[in-house]
Amino acid sequence: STQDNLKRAVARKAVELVKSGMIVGLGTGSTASMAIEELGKLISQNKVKDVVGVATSYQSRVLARQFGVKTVDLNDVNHIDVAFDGADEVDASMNLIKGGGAAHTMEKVVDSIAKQCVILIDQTKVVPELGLTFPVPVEVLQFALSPVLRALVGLGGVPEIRNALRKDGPVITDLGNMVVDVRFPEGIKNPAELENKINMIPGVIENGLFINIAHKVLVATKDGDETAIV
Ligand code: DER
Repeated sequence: STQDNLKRAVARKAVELVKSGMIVGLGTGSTASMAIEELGKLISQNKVKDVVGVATSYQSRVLARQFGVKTVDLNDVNHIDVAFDGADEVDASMNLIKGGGAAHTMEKVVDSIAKQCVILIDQTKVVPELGLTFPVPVEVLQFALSPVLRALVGLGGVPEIRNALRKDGPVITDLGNMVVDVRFPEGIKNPAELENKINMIPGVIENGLFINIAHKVLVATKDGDETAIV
């Protein structure tokens, strides 16, 4: 589809940033998956050497193996040179909502330490304010689900347990937790403050507000070229 072609265009552009010897954060989702595939092509064409990836989910680890990108454990490296990842919303300050794929906990660890965190999106993800089109995903310890739901309501949220599509009952993340999607009907005026307030709730593992993490955003526009919000 056209959208796939747009995603692939930004993925191809993004992996041009990878130099031999780099340690690459491998994000999760359909767009990040294309970056893994394009990186695999560069490796198979010997355009880059000695590149290793750090996966952010089962999905990205399996795809890396499939496309010939060697992966190492995050604890085997002391830095990430560049991380490629998708997003569900991006605002003008390059703050993000992520977690549509329920992988935001490991993604945020890798993206936050990357020297260059490069976000790949299509135009539909660009928003004037975070939270207008997408709820904030929150990974929650099952043990603490009820008190966390009450605390999220207390922050002005409207929380909904994420149910799976091809499994009865809730989504269970790669880390064995549940995901709650929280709408904020009043809007999110201060995303940095909200990110911290949500993460301070006992039983919350991580939320999908990514503040001051992205360094570059590559946006695939419908007429095929990419604009980078640097
Ligand atoms: O789950 C995630 O954070 C993904 O990056 C998601 O937000 C974007 O996935 P997409 O590239 O398939 O739209």
